[in-house]
Amino acid sequence: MKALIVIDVQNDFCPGGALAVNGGDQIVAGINAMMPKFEAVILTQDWHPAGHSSFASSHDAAPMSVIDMPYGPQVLWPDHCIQGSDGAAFHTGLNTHAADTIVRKGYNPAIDSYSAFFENDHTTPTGLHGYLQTRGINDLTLVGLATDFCVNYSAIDAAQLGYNVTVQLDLTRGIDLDGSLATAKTAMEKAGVTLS
Ligand code: VGL
Ligand code: ZN
Repeated sequence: MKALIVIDVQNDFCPGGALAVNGGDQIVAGINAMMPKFEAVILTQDWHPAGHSSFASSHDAAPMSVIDMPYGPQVLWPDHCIQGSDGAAFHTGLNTHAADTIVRKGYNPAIDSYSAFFENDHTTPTGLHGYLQTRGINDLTLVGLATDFCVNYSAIDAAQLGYNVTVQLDLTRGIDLDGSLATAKTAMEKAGVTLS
């Protein structure tokens, strides 16, 4: 059974948003058009409390700098996707009505969560794996934002969990911080993710 997983197509990752990804809004129509081809459609939503530990403002640090957290290095982002804010809302063009379920992540104040499966400690589950398993879903196509962060981490975790994973790159857009886009593509391929 095949699912489309739409990663973080939220206002803050689109032009005008707090952590805007170039062309983030250009993928919305194409994602909507894909939805009917899948037996399940799942959306993810980055969903941080104010003052989240991944925010530069929480550390008096510069946005895009990197710090060491107990679980490893963490990029410090501008405040984004704060629970209930307009920035955290899905892009208004996204067909959210087609979603079977919505997985929120990043709500733990102390740990970021790029992946839709595990928080950045690579241990704490979001529950998505259980959801997919109990529905008999084993084939995943990932699209959304950002290619090199949340799409990348989600795709690699999914492959390691044993799913058959495709990332449809033309329906993703990347942040590309210090070459992170090329690094992510290499890492996804190495993990057995199909890039199409
Ligand atoms: C994301 C950085 C911070 C993403 C989320 O959706 O790729 N990136 N939070
Ligand atoms: Zn975030």
